[in-house]
Amino acid sequence: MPFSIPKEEFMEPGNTACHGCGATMSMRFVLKALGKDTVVSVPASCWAVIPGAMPNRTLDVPMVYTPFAATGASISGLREALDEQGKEDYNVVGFAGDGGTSDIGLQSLSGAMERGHNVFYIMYDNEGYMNTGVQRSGSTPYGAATTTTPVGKYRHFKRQNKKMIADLMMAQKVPYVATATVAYPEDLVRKIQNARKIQGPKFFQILSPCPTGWYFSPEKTVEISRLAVQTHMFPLFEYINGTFKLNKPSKPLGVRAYLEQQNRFTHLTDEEIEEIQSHTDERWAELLKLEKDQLTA
Ligand SMILES: Cc1ncc(C[n+]2csc(CCOP(=O)(O)OP(=O)(O)O)c2C)c(N)n1
Repeated sequence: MPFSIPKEEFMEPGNTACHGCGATMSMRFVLKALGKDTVVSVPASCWAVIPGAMPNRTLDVPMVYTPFAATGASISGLREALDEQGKEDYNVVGFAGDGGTSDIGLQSLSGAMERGHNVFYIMYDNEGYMNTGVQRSGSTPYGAATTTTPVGKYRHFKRQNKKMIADLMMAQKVPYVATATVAYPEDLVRKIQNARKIQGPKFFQILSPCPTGWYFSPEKTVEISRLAVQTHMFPLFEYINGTFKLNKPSKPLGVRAYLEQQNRFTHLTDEEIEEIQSHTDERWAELLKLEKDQLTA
């Protein structure tokens, strides 16, 4: 039987997100996979404003607002409280941006993972602090123009590579770690449902293209998300209790196909694109090796 995505929706159609927002698609698929017995904790981020002001809402599950740096601590507390009430089957989900995860919330995330709570931590990765006006984050890739790494007369594009947050989680031996993206909803939903079977903390990094901050036309969100995977710029993988599995695109493409679709990269020279290509190839080779050798204890 082919895998099918649950039909039931837990996100209402109305919200205040930008057109083509990848982060709204991520939330929609995560909730489809988990169902109604789910509590979501959201820190300061785009998702904190997407539901709109009271009495509006867009989720059909409870949502808690959390200070920017505290998503990990909040899901630990929610888990303890629900368990105390005998609600061990409820899913507790932290749903935070990349700034709130791989920068300011890192210690709180790491603590929650270390305490071994039975929770999901989902980082929707739009590769920048988008809610406050497209500032660079640790997860912004090399080469991108943002409002704090602007490109005009001077070319101050981001000079550092994207932080490897999923690798940090694997290094910490989090029982379940995966990457996913909205162009492959079956993969995303299947991974969430797989993860649900694992007791303990689960970490997801979901690439969520942002038309407003990556400067592309809103109807291209799924296409850009697919290109990120086909060009190996955002590899999809799953790590379950020490076993690492990489999704391998059948027709890999060069990075240019991905970069040229987004105005945050259009200033790059051929040499700089070549640098990104070599970095991407090295990273891909490293992941293939990881799959072959598997992680050692
Ligand atoms: C302690 C603290 N510092 C700064 C802010 C301002 N702030 C609110 S949302 C945000 C950006 C969040 O970026 P990210 O976590 O990547 O989520 P996104 O906005 O991209 O969805 C910032 C800097 C805040 N709310 N709290």
